[in-house]
Amino acid sequence: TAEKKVVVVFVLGGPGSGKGTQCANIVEHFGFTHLSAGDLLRAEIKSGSENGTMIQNMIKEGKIVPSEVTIKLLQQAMLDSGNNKFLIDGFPRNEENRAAFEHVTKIEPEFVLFFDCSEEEMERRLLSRNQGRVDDNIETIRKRFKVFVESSMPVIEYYNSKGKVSKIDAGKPVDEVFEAVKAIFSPYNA
Ligand code: UP5
Ligand code: MG
Repeated sequence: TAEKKVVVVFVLGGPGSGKGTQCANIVEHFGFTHLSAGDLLRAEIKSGSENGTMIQNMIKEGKIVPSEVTIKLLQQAMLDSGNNKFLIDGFPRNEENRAAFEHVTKIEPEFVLFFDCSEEEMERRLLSRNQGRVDDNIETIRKRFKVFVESSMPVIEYYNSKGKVSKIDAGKPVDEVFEAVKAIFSPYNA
């Protein structure tokens, strides 16, 4: 039998825009596998891998981990899942990430889900999250915002120029945001 086509949706948006929260909802309703690049990197730190210290230091500074590290983790997780539909959350974060992923995997995203939210609201959410993340302090949050604007927004603009971006107003309550998300995912009904 022919292999099923791999469907990848990149889920992008600033720190605290609600990527992880909404991906959990999408998984439940549409049968995608959620791969958070940040979660995979944090698991790599915990596993005691040789890259762990480097990754930890970069996350603490809000910097983007070299793409070969992240792409390897994403590829392994895709294989392990046994699924063919993926939400890739928080990746690609810069042009180099994007080009390397396309080159290595030969996968082009079906579309990009972009959660648009004000920094004021994102800051409020991150400071009240209380999950012990090393990057949820005001100093690192400011660095994450700067990296998002300077390095990650150009990736969203790139896909927007190809007509591939679905932008969502992510400043609203969780259930209202999910209503907008559902409308976009309805063609992918599990
Ligand atoms: N919340 C969510 N939605 C809400 C809503 N609509 N109204 C009110 N509250 C809402 O949400 C954040 C908080 O807000 C939660 O408490 C939630 O309940 C509430 P969440 O869904 O977690 O938002 P998310 O966008 O996932 O925020 P996150 O902090 O995970 O985003 P980042 O992009 O900053 O984090 P990520 O884990 O992707 O990356 C962390 C670091 O890893 C990066 O800074 C970087 O150093 C490194 N990294 C790489 O180097 N390369 C990668 O490819 C990925 C990460
Ligand atoms: Mg997240």
